[in-house]
Amino acid sequence: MTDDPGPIAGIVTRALELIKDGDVVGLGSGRAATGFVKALGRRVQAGLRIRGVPTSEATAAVATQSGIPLVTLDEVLPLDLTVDGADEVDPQLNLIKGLGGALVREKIVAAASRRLVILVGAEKCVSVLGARGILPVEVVPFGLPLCRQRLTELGCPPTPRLANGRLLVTDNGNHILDCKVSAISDPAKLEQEFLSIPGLVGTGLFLQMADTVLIKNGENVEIKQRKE
Ligand code: A5P
Repeated sequence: MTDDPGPIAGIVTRALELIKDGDVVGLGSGRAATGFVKALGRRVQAGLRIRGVPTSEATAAVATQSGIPLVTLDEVLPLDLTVDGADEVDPQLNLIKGLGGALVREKIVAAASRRLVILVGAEKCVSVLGARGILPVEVVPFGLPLCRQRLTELGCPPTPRLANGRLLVTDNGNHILDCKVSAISDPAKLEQEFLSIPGLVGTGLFLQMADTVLIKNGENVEIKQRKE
C-alpha cells in the first residue's frame, strides 16, 4: 500500500521522513493534514512509536481510527513537530490558515511545537498574503456583532461562516468570520489590529511560525526553509 493519497502524493512521503520514533507530533486539520495523519497511522500500525496531539475533533477522529495514540498539551509540551496544511503561503513562509475552521487550535498546537511543517500544492503559494481574498477569524458568540462592526470599519467586511444553514460552531464553541481582504501590505499590523477587537480570539495569520514548507508542484516536491 502506498502512503500517498491522491492530490498530495509525494509530499506526504517527504513529511513522513521527518518523523522519528518517539516523537510527539501535532496533527493538523484539512485535506493535506488528514492525508498525512492516515499515512502516519499506517506507519504506527507497522511499528512506529509516536503520539499525536490533534488540532480538531475531526482530526482526532481520523487519528484514532488510524491507530495513533493521542495525548494533550497537559501531558506533553513542547511537541517535536506539527504537520499541517495552509491556504496561502508567502515567500517568507508566512501563512493564512483557517478555511477548515480549526485555526485557533492549529495556532496553539503550532506554537507549542519546536517545528511547524506545512504541506501545500503550488496553487497555495502567493506573492503577498491576502491574494485569495479571505482571512478567517474566530470570535466568541457574544462578541459577534461588535467584531463584525469593527472588522468592517477596518476595511475587511466579514461574512459569518455557515454550516447547514446555521452559524458554524467551532470545536471551541465559537464562530468563524471570513473577512474580505486584498493584498495585505503589513500582516503583523493587521494581526494586532484584529486581536485588539474584544471577542476576537484568533486570526488565520500564522506569521513567522512555519519552519518548513513542502510544496507539491506537478510531479515535483519543493522544500522551502524559513530564513531567520
Ligand atoms: C484548517 O482550519 C485549515 O487551516 C487547513 O489547514 C487549511 O485550510 C488547508 O486545508 P486543505 O489542506 O484542505 O487545503
